[in-house]
Amino acid sequence: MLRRHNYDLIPSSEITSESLYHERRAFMKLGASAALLGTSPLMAALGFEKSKSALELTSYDQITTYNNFYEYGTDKESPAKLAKNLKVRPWTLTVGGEVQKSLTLDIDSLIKKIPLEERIYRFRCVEGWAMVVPWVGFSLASLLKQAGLTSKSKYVEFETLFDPLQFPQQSKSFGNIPFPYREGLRIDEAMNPLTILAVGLYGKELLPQNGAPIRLVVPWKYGFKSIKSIVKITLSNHQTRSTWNQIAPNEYGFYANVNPSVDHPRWSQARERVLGKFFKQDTLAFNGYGNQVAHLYKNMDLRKFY
Ligand SMILES: Nc1nc2c(c(=O)[nH]1)N[C@H]1C(S)=C(S)[C@@H](COP(=O)(O)O)O[C@H]1N2
Ligand SMILES: [Mo]
Repeated sequence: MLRRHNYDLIPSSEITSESLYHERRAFMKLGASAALLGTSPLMAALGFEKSKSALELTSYDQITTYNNFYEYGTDKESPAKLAKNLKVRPWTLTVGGEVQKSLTLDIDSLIKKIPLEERIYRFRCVEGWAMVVPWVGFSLASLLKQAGLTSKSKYVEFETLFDPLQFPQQSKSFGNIPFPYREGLRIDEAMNPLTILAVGLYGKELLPQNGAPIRLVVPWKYGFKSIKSIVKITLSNHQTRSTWNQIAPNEYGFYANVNPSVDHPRWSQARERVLGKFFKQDTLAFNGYGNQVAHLYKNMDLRKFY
């Protein structure tokens, strides 16, 4: 079962740009991969349903060849080249810590059981580039509810697979990135309906460079919060670790909400370049999702909690 939702707040004027049309046709032809996303005939569900989003999708090619995945290197091209053989099956995801019932989940059983939906989201990297991605996934809240929250479930920590044989940079002892990559959210951020775990994009199973088989997507935060290839989710009663915050706390905050009025110490965050576009555009507060999430921070100084 796949439901289509547009969480795009920009007033929508239906667009059917030529490239959007061709992209939709292109992934319609890839019907075989739908089977990989569980029992639902993904492609049929999406059909030629016109997108009501005012957002123009970034091309599949751009999304899958321009990546940040430091386990493979720091440049944008390495992930697509080196990630091809990442072993994404079998894949086990655990949910534990401060929950009522710990879960050990096989990725395929999970995908079969949980209803998938498409979410078209803006995505903004802290480096100043941006894109629009039609993710396929489910709300993180729906998974956390299965484990059951307690009064001690105050933060959520996510961890990427640690496997130096597969992730070459994890064995570089002189690297300055402490692997495994970890990210965290406050529980209300984690339970917000915008927060999803993605297993696909453009109706196809995620490619390894985009964080297969399962990655977080938090559209109102800088991209580094959206951790890839997750094996472990741990609920905690205290603020959890965040890799970039650990590396450079003065540059990368725990919250990392997209905020055009708080510059990175080394560059402005006021504008962004959308992949495939020539001109820059203004960056929006909370990446344009303020209506859904600004209330989470109403008593916080966002210059201090950046
Ligand atoms: N495990 C892991 N997750 C990660 C990263 C990483 O290096 N390792 N990079 C982050 C950053 S900085 C960004 S911008 C996004 C990029 O996602 P994409 O390559 O799918 O566009 O992934 C995030 N998740
Ligand atoms: Mo990023």
